[in-house]
Amino acid sequence: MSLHRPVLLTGASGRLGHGLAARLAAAGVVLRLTDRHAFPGALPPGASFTQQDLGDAAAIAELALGCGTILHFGGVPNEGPGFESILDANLRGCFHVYEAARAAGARVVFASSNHAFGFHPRPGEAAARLEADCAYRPDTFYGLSKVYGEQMGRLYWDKHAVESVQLRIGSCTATPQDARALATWFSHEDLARFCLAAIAAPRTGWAVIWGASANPASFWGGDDRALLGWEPQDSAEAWRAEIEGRVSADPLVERFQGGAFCALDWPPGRGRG
Ligand code: 15L
Repeated sequence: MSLHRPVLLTGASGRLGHGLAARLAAAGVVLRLTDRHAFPGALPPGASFTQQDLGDAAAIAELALGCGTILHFGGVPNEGPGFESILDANLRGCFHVYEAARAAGARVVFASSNHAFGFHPRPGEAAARLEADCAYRPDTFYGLSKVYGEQMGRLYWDKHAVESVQLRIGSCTATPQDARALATWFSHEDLARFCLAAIAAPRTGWAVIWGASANPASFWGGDDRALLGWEPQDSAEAWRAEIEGRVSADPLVERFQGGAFCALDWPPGRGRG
């Protein structure tokens, strides 16, 4: 693939898309941005923006034509507001993105999530760090939609030779916010450097990357980063003193990797310890 063909970014007006667009444009990437919400603020240099819902397959296909990569960050980013919205944005939308990639001959970078694995216990004496080929253990319908997205990539690679990189994003915030983030934090700068590497990599096939900075307390182990020549450079450890005391009083939240997502809709009569 190449940094010289345009790159389509879905979800460009969202929490991650907005800052990512600015960083990629600053690195010289020619961006086509799209989102169903208006782009907040001025467009980055050289970028165009089309307000578009992922539900419109033909419009997404047209936006992707000529692009070398689709960075698919669009969709519902958490469990609310219900299964129907996840179905439309995350399942149907993902299908439209993959069909567009197939027609355009583009690679997909899929913004997957740690919540596809949220019911794995946190590593410790009884559990090891997760490897790339570990079992999916979604903690929500949102997490389950990310399993679907990753496996849609697998189907399109095996059947149509569409390359894709599944980025299993941890906690991508400006700074790490709580003790869990000592393991899961992913800096905005590491995310942008990852996207540049995923766009430029000569070949990825169907690849998997744990989307976290170089955190010594990480929940996650091996993945396909050598294919991209990418290594994260930041670490949550610098914030340890500030955040290590920020833990939940709920043992259920602290036991599993997905944290608070695991506790959503947990049956009231079921034990939490
Ligand atoms: C995610 O997938 C969510 O989009 C984000 O809001 C955070 O909850 C993050 O995971 C996390 O696990 O910290």
